[in-house]
Amino acid sequence: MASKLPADDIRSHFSDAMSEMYRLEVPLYQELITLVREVNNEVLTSNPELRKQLQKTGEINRLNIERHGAIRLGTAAELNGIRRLFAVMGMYPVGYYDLSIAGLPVHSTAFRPISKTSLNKNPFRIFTSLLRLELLEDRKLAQKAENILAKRQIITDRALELIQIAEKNDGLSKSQANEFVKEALETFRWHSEATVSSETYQQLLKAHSLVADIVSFRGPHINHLTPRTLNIDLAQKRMLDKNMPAKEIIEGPPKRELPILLRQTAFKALTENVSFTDGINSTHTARFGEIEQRGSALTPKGRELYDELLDTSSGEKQQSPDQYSRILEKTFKAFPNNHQRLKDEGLGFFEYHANPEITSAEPGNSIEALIETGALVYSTQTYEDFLPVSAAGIFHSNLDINAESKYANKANKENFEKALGSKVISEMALYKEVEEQSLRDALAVLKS
Ligand code: OOG
Ligand code: NI
Repeated sequence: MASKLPADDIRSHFSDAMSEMYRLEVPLYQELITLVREVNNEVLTSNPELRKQLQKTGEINRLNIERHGAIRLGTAAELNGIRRLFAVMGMYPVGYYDLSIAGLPVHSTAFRPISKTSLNKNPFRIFTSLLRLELLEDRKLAQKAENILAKRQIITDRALELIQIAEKNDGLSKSQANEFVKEALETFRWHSEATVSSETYQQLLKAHSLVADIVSFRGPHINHLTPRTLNIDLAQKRMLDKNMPAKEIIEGPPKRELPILLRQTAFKALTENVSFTDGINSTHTARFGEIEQRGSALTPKGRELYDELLDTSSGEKQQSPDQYSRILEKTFKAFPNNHQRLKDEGLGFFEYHANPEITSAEPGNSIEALIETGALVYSTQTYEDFLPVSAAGIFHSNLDINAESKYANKANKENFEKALGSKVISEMALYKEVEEQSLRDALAVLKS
């Protein structure tokens, strides 16, 4: 049998193909890519240390590829099918995000690579939300939406066949993989022809603009892609300078010496022409472009402190963007700003390496002693996941949402996993595993 193409390579082809499709569909996204590239080049020119470091890790070659995208699904069966589709590309459901707390009738996961090697090859992830019709007050409309969704098939017949082949043979050949990427792309394509009448669209919109976006089309169009920037504050400023419709504030933690978790901003969704089944032409707003900058992964304890500090500042969001960011910076002074404190206080996840130049390790040396002598070195782990409050901020700036939170505290991970057809992987467990394994490996080297 023909040799298999590694899942990591299929994911790379897929993210390239998605990027190309989206740049053609949303020309402003091409402008965003250009802007991010310029900013990244400037940062590298002014910071040769960083350039060297990125060259050493090989990241420099992947700097400008997309880091994530997002889709919204309508039914349990769709989520189940999408799980199988992403598995072909080595992307697995990590984390559960309850967005009902922010007044959004969805819950989500991120399909992403889980091993360090795979993340290094290509970290592309898809933030995937599932509609929760059970949260809608208007039960008649919920039933109508369910009937509409029951009629669509979001994965092509050929893609389904190829998923089955991949599951049976544990992978795809190169030519099968090429065909798979082409077929998979169809699922995420934009359709300017809605599958509903303009009247139904208006009803759905009234229930929630997210419901209209999910139910009115043939499939879960990709609603944004997100490249990585080396300086999100500068990129945000450039977006405003170029009169891009930028989000007012950067989501997540403030600018800090030691970056933590994830910071994101976006240009707001465009108003696009749509035709409805009754022949009426109107518009729909859903698709945008985003940028991200990632920092250290935090332990549950670190995450708790982050959530607490963010919550303290949340009342200030109505201040001007500059004021809000100053308040945020001040509040986050309470969060340790160096590696050692982060480690000693158990706030961050780390990765250990043996330093082969120092051979003074004695078999009985404690971990602290090995760190002290420089035989054992540690660095932070990058946060590879998402933040529900930030995600809600991104949703809100891109949908015309006027409703206050109506569905407070309605997490239902169990139902989500039932729809998915598997458990979601715990992101915390993944970081912990990397930390523990790297420590075991480093100690084995030092004590051999
Ligand atoms: C997803 C928004 C969440 C992020 O980066 O936090 C997200 C959506 O709008 O569908 O992508
Ligand atoms: Ni995003």
